[in-house]
Amino acid sequence: MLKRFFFAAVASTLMAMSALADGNMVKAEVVKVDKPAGKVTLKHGPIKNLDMDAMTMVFRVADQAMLDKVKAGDKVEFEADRVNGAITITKIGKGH
Ligand SMILES: [Cu+2]
Repeated sequence: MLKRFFFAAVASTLMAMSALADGNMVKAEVVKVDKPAGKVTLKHGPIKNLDMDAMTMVFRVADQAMLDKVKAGDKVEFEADRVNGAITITKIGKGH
């Protein structure tokens, strides 16, 4: 009983830590922004959660408004996931 409580506490702490660390954020450089199409071309580093190596490619964004904050040449950090089968950026912001 106590052991189970301890395990739950450790698990929730780890979850909180990974949320804080944003484990899936990937560094990239913006090559091109196509706001009307809701697409952005990124030269990105390895994307662990999608098992993808570094490359330059076009991404869909979850929301066109996400592209207001970025322009060609910007260093950014982003998070991508498969949404309805299409690789989609779910988060993007200025990198360090
Ligand atoms: Cu890629």
